[in-house]
Amino acid sequence: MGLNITRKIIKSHLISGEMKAGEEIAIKIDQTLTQDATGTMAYLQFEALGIPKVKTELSVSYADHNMLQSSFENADDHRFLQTAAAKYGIYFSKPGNGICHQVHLERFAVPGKTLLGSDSHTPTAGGLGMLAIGAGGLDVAVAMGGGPFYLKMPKVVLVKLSGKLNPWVTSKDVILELLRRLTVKGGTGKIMEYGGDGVKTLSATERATITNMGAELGATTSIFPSDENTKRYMIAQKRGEDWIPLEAEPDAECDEIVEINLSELEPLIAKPHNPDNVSMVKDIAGLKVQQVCVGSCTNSSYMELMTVAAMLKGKSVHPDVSMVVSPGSKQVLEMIAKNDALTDIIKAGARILESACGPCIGMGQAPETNAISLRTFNRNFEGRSGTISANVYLCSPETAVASALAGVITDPRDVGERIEIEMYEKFCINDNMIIPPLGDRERAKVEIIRGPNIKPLPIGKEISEVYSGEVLLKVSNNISTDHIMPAGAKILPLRSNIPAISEYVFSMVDSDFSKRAKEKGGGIVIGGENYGQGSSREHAALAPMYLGLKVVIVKSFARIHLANLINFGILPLSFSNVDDYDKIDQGDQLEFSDLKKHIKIGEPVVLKNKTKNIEILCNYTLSERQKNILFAGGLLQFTKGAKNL
Ligand code: MIC
Ligand code: SF4
Repeated sequence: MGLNITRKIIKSHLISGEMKAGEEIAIKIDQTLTQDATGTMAYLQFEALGIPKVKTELSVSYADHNMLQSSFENADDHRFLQTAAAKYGIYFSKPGNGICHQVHLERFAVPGKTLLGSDSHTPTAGGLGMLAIGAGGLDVAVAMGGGPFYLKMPKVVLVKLSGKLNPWVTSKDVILELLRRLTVKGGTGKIMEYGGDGVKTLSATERATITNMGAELGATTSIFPSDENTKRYMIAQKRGEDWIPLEAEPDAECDEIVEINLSELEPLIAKPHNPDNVSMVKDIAGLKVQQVCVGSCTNSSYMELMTVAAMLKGKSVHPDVSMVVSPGSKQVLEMIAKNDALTDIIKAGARILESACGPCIGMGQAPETNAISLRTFNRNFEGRSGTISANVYLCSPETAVASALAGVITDPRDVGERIEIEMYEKFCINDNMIIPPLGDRERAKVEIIRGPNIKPLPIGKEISEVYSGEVLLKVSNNISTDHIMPAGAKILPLRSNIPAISEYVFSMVDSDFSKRAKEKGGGIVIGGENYGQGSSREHAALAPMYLGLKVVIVKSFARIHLANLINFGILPLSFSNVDDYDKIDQGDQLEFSDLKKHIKIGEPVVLKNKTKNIEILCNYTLSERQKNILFAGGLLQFTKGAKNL
């Protein structure tokens, strides 16, 4: 049997394990990326490992999330990141240079290589044929130190594309169609590998929109072949020498196949409050819209903003709509400024934001009360926009602009003839906001600058043989890390200060959580399916750990959050029988005995619900290595203690 693209890359990077779905494997990481909201912790962790210089081929530290500087915190963190990058041999992409995934695609992604990023949308680089995986900051720190990345060998799903997109239908609609069919947990334990005749009809950035939002399927990553379109993009970025062809061998097999005929797709939209709540735009057309946001790592490339400008040219945004545009990178902004497309956008009455994540992570532009906000982004979890009562819909830039002009949700096909945009031949290359690594002698002289917002790293404790605690909170299915550890303008600046940020754990779900957790000296959380979906933020494990959370028992976990819980010494258990979820309530007293003994030999753990006087069986899927991480109190202690690098 021949190899598909995924297996080819994994095979050439395999350090240990067998490429059998579900088995733990370790792969070599060629490149890493961090962003500022996860980066400060990642570099504090890297520092704690005591390694003088990164051992990867290339590591980049981006500043793109924490851009509102309403006080000293974000600016201090950026200076810390810049000096840490200088100290450890890392590229630093300055604030304003753009969103990590867009810039990485433009300037650094290489087909056939591996990338580990402390951001869940790292798979964006899969659009260029790179095996790009999102992880917690600590996993990225270990990879920067030369350690392999451990993961369960995923199943490979071939997404076979045929046909060609009709006018006004976009690659965003392709990934929304997949979300409609497979749901937000449909990609768990899987890599989505794209193939078929339809692939060649999609440009590199169209592919990147699809791989970016593959994160919303819960997939480990998504990947496209590297072909002539990939080459064209890389040549236009003056990186043609990094291009290699990459495709599945003709007799390659995959674990599952999903077929999509591009010609049959129509404009789609994800309704509140989950990216898989998808319907046709035409079915909800006419709904009044208060805000339209174009941007984010999903839809803010040059071609997309050129389309936005062409649609807005000579027209005006509806009087009742506030439209904002955030270009994905300085390169995009510079190019649309140079060719005057930006003028068309400004003239039409759109508000221009800097090249950053911005409204996508609630850093400004919170919509008005009860607003309908149409966004070209990838997540619409409740409250993420900064306004709890807002209703966020996810759609293509085309649908967004058509709706901004009409003031109501509008199918872009109703706008008229599709405007053809000329394909790029040459991007504007100006890396003056990317600071390259220093030579060894200069590095030695660098002093890392730490503002008062940067507090020491809290360290986890080993799990004990007997544990008893109270159920602090019981939540339902699809709880995202935005519910567990919210972001936004008020909370994001506290990412380097765990004692301060821990005050906000679960604050959107239960404003007393943090207080209760402290009073009770920690405890247990009960969850439903796909617990911890969404971001890679390790703060959703680290801050609860700080509050004393010891055990999380759920129906099922999302991949990155599960790894983060283990990395910070929180025991992740699942119900052996999912119906037992109903046998535990908030406030119940639970007790585990012989915990370590059971886990060591791989037996289910018996949990005694002392309040209800019943026993419940719990399972776990922990590799030997993960068990040892938990026994050590977390990955940092495990890595340092056993010299496991
Ligand atoms: C997100 O989109 O939720 C974020 C903010 O980019 C996160 C990372 C973070 O929380 O810092 C992600 O996707 O991993
Ligand atoms: Fe930034 Fe939003 Fe992309 Fe996360 S999803 S990296 S917040 S643009």
